[in-house]
Amino acid sequence: MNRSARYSDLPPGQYVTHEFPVFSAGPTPRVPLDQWRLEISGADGVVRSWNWDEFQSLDAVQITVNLHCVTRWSKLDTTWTGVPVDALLADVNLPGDFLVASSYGGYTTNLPLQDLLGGKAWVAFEYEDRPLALEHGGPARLLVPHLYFWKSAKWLRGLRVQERDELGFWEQIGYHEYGDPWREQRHWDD
Ligand SMILES: Nc1nc2c(c(=O)[nH]1)N[C@H]1C(S)=C(S)[C@@H](COP(=O)(O)O)O[C@H]1N2
Ligand SMILES: [Mo]
Repeated sequence: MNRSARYSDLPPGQYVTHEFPVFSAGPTPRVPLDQWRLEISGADGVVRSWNWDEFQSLDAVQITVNLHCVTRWSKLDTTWTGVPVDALLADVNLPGDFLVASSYGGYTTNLPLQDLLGGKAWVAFEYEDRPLALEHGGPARLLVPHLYFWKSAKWLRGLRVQERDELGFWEQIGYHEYGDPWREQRHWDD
């Protein structure tokens, strides 16, 4: 379902790149698949968890989406395979409207819970039909394409539902708490 890129797909202040830049705040963590886990937690700890085989047995979908980085590059029509976050949070009844995604390596980012539901977010493990490369967040990363790409945590390790919003790594040092590319919410005061 590839379609050609249109300028209407490009939020204000962005330019199109055909590269796939790597943007990592620290060293790239290496997580062997036999030690990998994805955990859903709340204030009282972990409520669901999958090892790699269990995660692979979930129903995955293929999606084609545009990526918008706050440093102004956008990459259009990227295709991913991933498990909808809806499936991971189904039957999880934790109190709270906020969520913190955390990564192997310590990166965190915060999002309203609703932004991960309704077919808007995935835990992706393939890019263009191949296993997700380590530098792009393999074995699996969060993919939330309607927000700036820093919300798409690479090397995803867990999703924690919270009653109070808690700023993540970039959000604490000046990036916007929500990060809507169409409203150019790049920094705190945007
Ligand atoms: N764990 C982790 N996830 C992360 C980052 C990071 O430094 N660590 N950088 C974010 C930023 S700022 C961007 S633009 C994208 C970059 O993803 P890419 O390297 O696959 O292009 O990952 C996001 N997710
Ligand atoms: Mo970014």
